[in-house]
Amino acid sequence: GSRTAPPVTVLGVPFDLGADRHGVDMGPSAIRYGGLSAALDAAGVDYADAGDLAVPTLRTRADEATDESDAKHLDGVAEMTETLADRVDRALGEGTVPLVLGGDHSIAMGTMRGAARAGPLGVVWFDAHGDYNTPTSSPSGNVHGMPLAAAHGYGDFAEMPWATASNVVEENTVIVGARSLDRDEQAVLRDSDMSVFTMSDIDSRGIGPVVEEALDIATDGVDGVHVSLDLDWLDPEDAPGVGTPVPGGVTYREAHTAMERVADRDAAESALRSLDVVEVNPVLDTRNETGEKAASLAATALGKQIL
Ligand code: HAR
Ligand code: MN
Ligand code: MN
Ligand code: MN
Repeated sequence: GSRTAPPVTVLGVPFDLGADRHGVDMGPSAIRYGGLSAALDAAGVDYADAGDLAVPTLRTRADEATDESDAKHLDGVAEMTETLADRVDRALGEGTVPLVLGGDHSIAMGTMRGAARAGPLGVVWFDAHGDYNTPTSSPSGNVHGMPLAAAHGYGDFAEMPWATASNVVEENTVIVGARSLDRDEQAVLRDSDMSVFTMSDIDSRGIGPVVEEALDIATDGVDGVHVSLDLDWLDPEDAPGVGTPVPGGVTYREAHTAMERVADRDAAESALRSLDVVEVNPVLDTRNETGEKAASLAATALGKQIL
């Protein structure tokens, strides 16, 4: 079959204040240099690159590099979240699907906040991590380990209206491929109504069935889904250019299958409201292979069915 997919707006967010490794701010460049436009062209995606958003970074805040608070650089995260949410909202208003290039995973707070303004939103979160810490539960204080808990308004985030996105529906939120959950983060997760599929689910059931069920849950009763792809979801052998690698991840091929299922579901149900691709750090990469894979995976998720 074929479809007329809405065009895509590419938004770069060179943001690193949610992580403590320099270099993830160069993720948007690495993904573009890794062949994003060629991959989108090859996948038949109609797109326009809107360039990078102006956001604060570690480089411009060297004086605060030793922030030791429960949630580091929260004012910078708030500024980025507001800027990105407005930009995502505008891209959706123009009838396009935003493809947001990170940056560390805290940028998803902005993407989800913007996307949820258009109505109740499901989320599929492909990640080695749960990103379900609150400032109190976090072992690191790095906000990239918190964006889902922020959107759902857990813990300290209940007091931060700028961080939450009440239209992000817990029951429609699914983490796929988690293999590194902090102890106190697990307690927050148990309070939540969202679903978690671990690597062990993928090992026993196969990537296709797990992603299909995740999409069933995420799309049930809502008319849009945000897909968030953290490159550390992949095994570090396949994607070394990430700040917090965790062994035992999915293969590049499994990641492609997952993105194909996203594209197929979108073709059938127009399900995809927004996509972000995050945590690519070219300073830690091997000849930009993680940037190249990120570009290819994004194009696959957004691509038209060719046959
Ligand atoms: N859970 C750990 C923490 O909160 C590590 C988080 C790593 N974050 C990301 N996002 N790369 O998935 O510090
Ligand atoms: Mn993440
Ligand atoms: Mn991660
Ligand atoms: Mn749509």
